[in-house]
Amino acid sequence: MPQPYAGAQPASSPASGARRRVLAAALSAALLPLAGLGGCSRPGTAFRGIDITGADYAQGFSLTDAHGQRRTLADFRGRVVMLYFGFVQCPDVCPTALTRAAAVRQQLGAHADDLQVIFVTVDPERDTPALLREYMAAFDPSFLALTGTPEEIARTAQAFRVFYQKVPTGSSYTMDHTALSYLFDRQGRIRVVLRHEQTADDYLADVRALLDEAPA
Ligand SMILES: [Cu+2]
Repeated sequence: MPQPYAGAQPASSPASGARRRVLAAALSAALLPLAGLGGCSRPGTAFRGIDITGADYAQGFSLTDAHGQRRTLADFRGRVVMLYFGFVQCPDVCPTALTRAAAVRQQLGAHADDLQVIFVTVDPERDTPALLREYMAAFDPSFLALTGTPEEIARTAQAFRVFYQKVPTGSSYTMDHTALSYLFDRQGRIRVVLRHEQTADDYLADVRALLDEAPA
């Protein structure tokens, strides 16, 4: 059964409870139609995340990696892709998500290279390529960071139904953002959304399920 979208609240540091509730409500409304898609997947693959096989969003991206190379989802054909949106200065949620992703990859052992973790910055103004390279290396050198112009990032986030916005903090700002992880199968099809509250075991189980699927 698809799970309710209670976990889709944005992640940030200081935000008022009222505003958080508004955001959470808006996100739930936007994501609710997903629930109806749960039955469409091929039989046999049961996911711990939300099965969005056949969804008409989250189809891919065309962005620039932290080495200056243009990247699209097709570059990773043959591997499972875990895609996550965040920002380097995130105090808690992004580091937790990336630490979990690194643990999942480690658990795959000899199959670690069959999983590509991709981090899309929602703060392209501050997250320079150099900073993104350094940040990825701190978790797992194989992780790939993607950036783009503010317009490209906005378009990509919209295509994934990912929400983000700047939240002023005195002289600076932090970001609210959706903290979901998207899994693509080896054929580049969007398959699963995992909530931030789910465990590393849940993430690992769904990655393994996709890796174990017979080639289409
Ligand atoms: Cu974050």
